[in-house]
Amino acid sequence: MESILNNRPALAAEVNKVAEVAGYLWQKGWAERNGGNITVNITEYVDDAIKAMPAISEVKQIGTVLPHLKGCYFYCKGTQKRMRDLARWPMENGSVIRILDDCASYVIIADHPVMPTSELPSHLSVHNYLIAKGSPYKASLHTHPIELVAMTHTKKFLEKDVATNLLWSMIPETKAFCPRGLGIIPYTLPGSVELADATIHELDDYDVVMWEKHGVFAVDVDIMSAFDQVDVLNKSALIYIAAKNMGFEPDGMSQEQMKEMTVAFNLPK
Ligand code: 2HA
Ligand code: ZN
Repeated sequence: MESILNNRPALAAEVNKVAEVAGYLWQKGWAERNGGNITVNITEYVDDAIKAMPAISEVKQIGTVLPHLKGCYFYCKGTQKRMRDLARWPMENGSVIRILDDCASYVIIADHPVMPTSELPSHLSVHNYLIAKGSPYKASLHTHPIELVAMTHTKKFLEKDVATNLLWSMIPETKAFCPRGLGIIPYTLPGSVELADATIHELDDYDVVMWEKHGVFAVDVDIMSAFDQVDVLNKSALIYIAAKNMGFEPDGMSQEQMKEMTVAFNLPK
């Protein structure tokens, strides 16, 4: 079958990473039904032949103007599509879109007219923000990690950096591989402009942001790295819960041990 991925190994590798991560999300129980979203900026892999590809959808409005996305291309999970299906058939459960020159609308160009995620405006707003600040980050991930979400069902973990410090102290890797910690956004209606704006605000300080009682939003250079940041945080949550299940409050690494880590790994905070 004709696919935009044919004879484009670098682009195919990016989409295959999305498929691999989608499989992990399903296996971990973080992606029930159509839960979660993935959007990847693939503009760097776009050649003249892709630029010449005709639209296979009508022109669709984003609902907002995103000036830094002019001429950008994204791979997006399809709306109502399942991560477990995307894992096996990424181009049947997602599509490639082109942002048009008005920076306010897009068309689908490949492989099939699969409508992008309902959260497209918020994902694209995040990508617009990342480009504006010169970030190398190309991938955004929304998922429902069970134990991290469970932690947001109590007030104490919603205070700034309380969850971050607890999670960092459970195992040294977590601070090393999620060095900016976990931002927290109080419960806000899914898909709302308020939630998108709050997410962008928190991404100034964090790569992973928690939406209270819902899920996380993570960004990184590629989708595998965005997944890894969520995975190390959730691993810490599992260690915390395992200790609690053994009947005690875990001590956590000491402040001295945390400081030593920060210096040894040259971490930002
Ligand atoms: O798109 O998880 O919160 C499915 C979701 C939205
Ligand atoms: Zn969700």
